[in-house]
Amino acid sequence: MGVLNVTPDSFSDGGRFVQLDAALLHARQMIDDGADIIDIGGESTRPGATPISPETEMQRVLPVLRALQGARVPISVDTSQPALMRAALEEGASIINDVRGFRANQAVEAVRDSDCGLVVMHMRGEPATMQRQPVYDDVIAEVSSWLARRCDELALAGIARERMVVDPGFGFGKNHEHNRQLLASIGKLLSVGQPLLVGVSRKSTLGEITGKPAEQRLSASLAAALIAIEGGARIVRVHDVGATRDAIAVWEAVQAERRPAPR
Ligand code: 7PJ
Repeated sequence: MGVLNVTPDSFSDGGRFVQLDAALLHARQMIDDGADIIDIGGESTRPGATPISPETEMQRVLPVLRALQGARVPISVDTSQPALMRAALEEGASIINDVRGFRANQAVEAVRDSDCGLVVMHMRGEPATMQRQPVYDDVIAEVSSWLARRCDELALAGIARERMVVDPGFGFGKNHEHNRQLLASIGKLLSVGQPLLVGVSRKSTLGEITGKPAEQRLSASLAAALIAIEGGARIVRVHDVGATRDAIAVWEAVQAERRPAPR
C-alpha cells in the first residue's frame, strides 16, 4: 500500500504533494513501482497535529480520488470522517482506512451498505494528545483484544468479516518501547483472525533507533517492513514502494525455498 499524502503538513513529504498534478504523478509512480493499493490521506494524524475541518479534508482528497478513477489498483482513503467516507465510495474508492477504527458517529453507517474493505486501526487518544505518556500493562495483548472486540462490534453492526483488515497503529498512542514490543510480537495479532496491515514507514520510532530524520529512514523502513511481513503482515503501508517491493521480492524468493518441496 503506497502512501499518498495530500496534507500540507504531513511530516515526511513536507507538503510537496498538495498540488493535484504532483499528487497524480506520485500516485502513478507508486503504481509503476508495484504498489497494489494507493492510500490517499488528507488529514495529518502526526502527533500533535491540529484537527482540520471535514470540508478541508474533502477538498484535498476528492479531486485526487476523482483523477485516479480508472487506475489499475484499488484506491483506499485514509479518513475518519463519515461524510468523506460516503463521498469517497461514490467516487469509486475500494477501501476506507480509518485510524480511529470507525468510531465516529455515522462512520459504520457510511461504509455498511457498500462492499468496500475496511482497515480497522487501533489508536489510543487523539493525534493532538496521544503521545502524552501512553500507558499499557501489555501493549500487544491490549491492542489485540481491542481490535478483536472492535471487529466483533463491526460484525454485529452488519459488516462482513471478509471486509476487515486490522492494524495495531504504530505510533498512535504508543511510545517507542510500545512500538518495538508490538513489532517484536506482531504475529500475535494474527489471533484476531483478520488479515494484518502494518504501517511503520519513516515513523519516529525508526528515527529513535537510527538517529535519522524522516527523509533518511528508507533502510530502517525496509528492515521494519520485512520484520512485519516475516511476522505475518499481509499489507505494508509504505512511502517507498519500489524499494519495499525489492525487499519483499528477496524475502519471497527465500520463503519459497523454506516450503517443503511437494512430493
Ligand atoms: C497509518 C495510517 C498507519 C494505517 C497513518 C504516517 C502517519 N493508516 N495512516 N496505519 N499511519 N492504517 O503515515 O506516518 O500506521 S498517517
